[in-house]
Amino acid sequence: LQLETDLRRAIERKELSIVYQPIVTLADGEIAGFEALMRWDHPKRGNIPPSEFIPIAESSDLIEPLGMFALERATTDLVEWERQTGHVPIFVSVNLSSAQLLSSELYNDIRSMLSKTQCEPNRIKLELTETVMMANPEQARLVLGKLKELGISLALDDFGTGYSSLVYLTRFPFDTIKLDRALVCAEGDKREVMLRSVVTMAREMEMTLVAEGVETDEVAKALADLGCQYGQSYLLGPPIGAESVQKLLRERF
Ligand code: G
Ligand code: G
Ligand code: MN
Ligand code: NA
Repeated sequence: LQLETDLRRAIERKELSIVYQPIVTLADGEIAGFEALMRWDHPKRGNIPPSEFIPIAESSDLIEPLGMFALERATTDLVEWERQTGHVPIFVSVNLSSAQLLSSELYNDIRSMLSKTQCEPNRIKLELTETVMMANPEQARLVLGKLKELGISLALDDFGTGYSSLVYLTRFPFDTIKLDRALVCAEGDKREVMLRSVVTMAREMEMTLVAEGVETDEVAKALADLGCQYGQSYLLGPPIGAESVQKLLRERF
């Protein structure tokens, strides 16, 4: 409960920040976009990982302000990078919690944020897990449909773990699949045929595929050879601050 109290004050005290992990084209290592990941620098306890504070936010009323903070910060940073680097067409991908998706405010909040920041909707990707859709599939479908119509990109996160992921691809307007690292790094001789099948499925459904946790050069090469377009991992690029992103983009483009 102390942590919840602390988290409540964390936004105004500027203890929360966003770091950005590159999502790269496997074939040539070029940066396609970034996933926004929240960080909490607690004044007494130091860095508290999202796996600890996101659940606290979700079980209180804090997830909506926290979620909007991440979305606004990431969008503002993206617009700034684009301006500074001569409009390199990259995207930012932001994680969405179920309480956010079920909030009646989300759609309008996102719309006004886009107009305030002058950001093109197709530069924003929202990452959702099946748990997020499971909470209220009807409401989820409605809101995701409206966001998609607005031009926002939608990614199914942690694909290949949990259950019924395939059904989510048919029921919700996703354009991107994020392949969970458990699958990407799976041991055994069935891994390749499985990855090949997912690559084929994504291609035939005309969906973007991002492989997570590509931890070795061999895996990166194998995925690229199979036709998986994008990867995201510590090997390909760790999460970095907004200024470092800007520097990186200046060097690259
Ligand atoms: O780097 P990592 O430990 O940052 O992130 C762990 C998990 O925390 C991610 O898989 C993601 O699901 C969650 N997470 C990180 N940032 C956010 C955020 O801004 N909003 C939500 N809802 N989840 C986040
Ligand atoms: O939203 P999601 O759960 O997919 O968030 C990605 C998580 O994976 C973040 O916590 C991020 O820090 C972590 N991550 C990113 N790259 C790697 C990697 O190469 N290996 C592992 N084990 N984790 C990674
Ligand atoms: Mn994610
Ligand atoms: Na994931």
